[in-house]
Amino acid sequence: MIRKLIVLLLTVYCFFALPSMAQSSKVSSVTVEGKVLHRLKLSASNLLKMRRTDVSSKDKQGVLHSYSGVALADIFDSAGVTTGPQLRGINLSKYLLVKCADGYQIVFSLAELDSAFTDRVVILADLMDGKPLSPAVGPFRIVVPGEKKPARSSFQVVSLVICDGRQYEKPLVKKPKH
Ligand SMILES: Nc1nc2c(c(=O)[nH]1)N[C@H]1C(S)=C(S)[C@@H](COP(=O)(O)O)O[C@H]1N2
Ligand SMILES: [Mo]
Repeated sequence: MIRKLIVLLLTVYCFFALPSMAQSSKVSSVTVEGKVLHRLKLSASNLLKMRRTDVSSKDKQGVLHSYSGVALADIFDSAGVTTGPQLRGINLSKYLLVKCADGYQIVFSLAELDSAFTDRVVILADLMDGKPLSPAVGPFRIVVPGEKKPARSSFQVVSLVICDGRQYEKPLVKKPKH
């Protein structure tokens, strides 16, 4: 009787607990791809070796937290993304698509993330208040300081894709003839 109970409990555990544990540890790196010169696969240890940046941001309840990680601008420099003086003309139609493990996706235009345009620094965080992010949020989270809602501060980031928003190569309106 007791043996049967133990077998039953183990079966229930395997069905419910193990798949959810696997889900929480699924993400182990962030890929940087698309319009980049060098495709990157950043692991937790890669991020720890890069230049670290700290920012503060309020959560949905208005509580301020400190986050530590790597500035997207520094990740872009390593991957060879058009930044700084190169971010002009047609490159201003490029954008970053952030993809998360749960299918959540958000975008930033590259100009929103560039120090030639803004002093705001958006990071890929791996620590909150000095501790690793919880499995439901981490291991990697985008943190966008200074927005009214933290809706773009995406959890469980899986990939950063640089996209070309360009749809028209020629002017849409013809110049008048003189
Ligand atoms: N991957 C992922 N990230 C996400 C979301 C989500 O559904 N999936 N929700 C967003 C929204 S709408 C909010 S308000 C914030 C909540 O973050 P907080 O827990 O720090 O307040 O997470 C954002 N990040
Ligand atoms: Mo939200």
